[in-house]
Amino acid sequence: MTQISVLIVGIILIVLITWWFFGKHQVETKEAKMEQSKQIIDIKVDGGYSPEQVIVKKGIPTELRFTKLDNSSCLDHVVFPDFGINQALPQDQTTSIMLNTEESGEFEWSCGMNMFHGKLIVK
Ligand SMILES: [Cu+2]
Repeated sequence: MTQISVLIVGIILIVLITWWFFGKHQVETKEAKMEQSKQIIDIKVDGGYSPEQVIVKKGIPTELRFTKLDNSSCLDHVVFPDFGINQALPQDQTTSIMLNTEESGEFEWSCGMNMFHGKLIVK
């Protein structure tokens, strides 16, 4: 009886571990909304980025509005290496970053220490 219990617990653990490593984890993704001649995305900065993946259209000026609610210094800069941007994000304020998205592709952004990440997808 004990052996069967151990076996069952073992199988459950294996299933859980497999799911954790190979299961499809959802990434919060949002598409830009159009406003006049530009596209805008609001991103909340609180223990990471929400959404952490944004999709914009190629060739339309893009405005990313970061609102920093997290009071750790970790997230007080946002860096877009591909665009040469390193922008300070003042606490409890919304900071706009304008991007020229003429090229399609995937562009990562991160906090100043490269700990939290997000991704901009231009198509
Ligand atoms: Cu950081």
